[in-house]
Amino acid sequence: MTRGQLGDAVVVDGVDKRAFYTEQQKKIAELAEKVHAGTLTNAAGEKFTTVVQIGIGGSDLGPRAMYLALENWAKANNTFKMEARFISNVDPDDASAVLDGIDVAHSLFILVSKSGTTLETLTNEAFVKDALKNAGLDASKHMIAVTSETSPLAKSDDYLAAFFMDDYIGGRFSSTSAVGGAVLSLAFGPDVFAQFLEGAAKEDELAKNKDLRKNPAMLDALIGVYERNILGYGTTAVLPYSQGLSRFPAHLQQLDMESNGKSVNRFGEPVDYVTGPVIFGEPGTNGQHSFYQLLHQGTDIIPLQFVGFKNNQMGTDVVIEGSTSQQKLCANVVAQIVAFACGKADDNRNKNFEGGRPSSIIIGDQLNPATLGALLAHFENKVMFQGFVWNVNSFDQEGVQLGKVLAKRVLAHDTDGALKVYSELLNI
Ligand code: G6Q
Repeated sequence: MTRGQLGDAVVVDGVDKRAFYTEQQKKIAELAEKVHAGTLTNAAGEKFTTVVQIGIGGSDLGPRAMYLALENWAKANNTFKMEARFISNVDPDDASAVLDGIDVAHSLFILVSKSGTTLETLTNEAFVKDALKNAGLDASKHMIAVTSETSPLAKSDDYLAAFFMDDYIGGRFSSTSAVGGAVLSLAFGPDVFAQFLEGAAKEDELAKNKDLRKNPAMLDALIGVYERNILGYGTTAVLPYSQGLSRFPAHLQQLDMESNGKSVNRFGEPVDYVTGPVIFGEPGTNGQHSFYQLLHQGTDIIPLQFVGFKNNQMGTDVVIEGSTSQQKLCANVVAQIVAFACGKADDNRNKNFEGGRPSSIIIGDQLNPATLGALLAHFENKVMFQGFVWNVNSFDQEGVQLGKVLAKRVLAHDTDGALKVYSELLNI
C-alpha cells in the first residue's frame, strides 16, 4: 500500500492517502503476526491453519492470481504460513467444494467486498456462516472484513477486525490494498506483502518517466494502441511461461477489458475508433498444446505478450536428454517468438507459416514477490496509459450493471418476454 516513494504524501480531498494505506498495511501486519504466533486463535485456543477469501471480480481475481504466483516460491523460501482458498462464484458448488476441503474450525475467513452489497459475496458469506454454525462455531470469531469505510460491513460486529480501502478504487486495481494485502500477509507473512509493494512501487516510478524508451508501461501501451488502431488487431494473448502465473491472464482479462472495453469517451460522447482488445491467455507451454494452432496459422493475427523467467521458483529441476525442464521451458519461448515472427515457407500450404505475428516479452530473473509486484504494476500502468490515449474512463464499469438489474428481476419473478421464457427453461 506504500506504492510511491516512502514519505511522499499522496493528498486527495485533503486526506493523506499514504498515511491511510500505510496504517491499513500496519494493522494487517499486526493481525497476521498474531495469527501466526497463535495469540489470535479460534475459540478452542488453537491456531488457524487456513485462510479463505470470499469475494468476486476485483475482490477475487487479483488476490487469487497473486497468491498462486507466490505459493510455491513461499514454500521454497520458508516463508509459507497458511494455505489460502478462495470462494467467488455464487454457484453453490464453489463454496461447498472449498468448505469440504478445509477444516472450518481452524479456518479464518476474509470477507472482501468494497461495496459490501455484492449479491454473490453476501450469499457466499451466509453459506460459510451456516457451515460454521453447523460446526458449533461462532462465525464472528472466524471472520475479518475488507471493505470501504462507507460500506454496510464497515462497523459490523460480525467480524474480528475490518480493514479499509477507498470506495472509488476499482476492485481490479486493488490487489495492492487490503484486498490483496490481508490474504497475502496471512498466507506468506507481512514482509512478503511489503516486498510485493516495493516491486510495484519501483515499476510505478518507471511509469512516471517522460522518455518513452525508459517507460516500459507507456511503451507497451503505445505498441498495443498501434496494433489495435493502426493494424486493426482485435485480440491480444497473454502468455506467461511460468506455472505460478496460471491465473494471471484471468486477472489481466478483467483489468484490461473492464477498464478499456468502452464505446464512449470520458465526456459520454460515442468514440469513432476502436478501444480495448479482447484479452485471453494461458501459461506456456500448456497453451502451445491448445490454441497456438490458431495463433500460428489462423486467419486473424493476434499480438502476443510473453512473460518469461530465467529461473524457476522451487529450485528443483531435472536433466532429461541434456537439458533441464527450465531450459526446455525457456527454449520454447525463444522458439515461439521466432516462429510467430518469421514463419516458414512450405510448398504444402497446410504446413506453411506466414509469420508476421507481433510479440513482446517481459523477462525476469525469477517470479518472486518483488518481480510479481512489478509485473502487476506494469500492466496496471499499461491499461491506464491506453485509457488516456483512447480518452475513456478506465475506472468505471457501467457495462456490468444491466445484467445485475435483470437478474434481480428474474429472482423477484418480475419477468415477461424473453426473461420469462429463459427463467422457465431454467426452473427459476
Ligand atoms: C472491479 C469491479 C468488480 C468488483 C466486484 C466486487 O474492478 O468493480 O469486479 O470488484 O463486483 O465488488 P465488491 O468488492 O464491491 O463486492
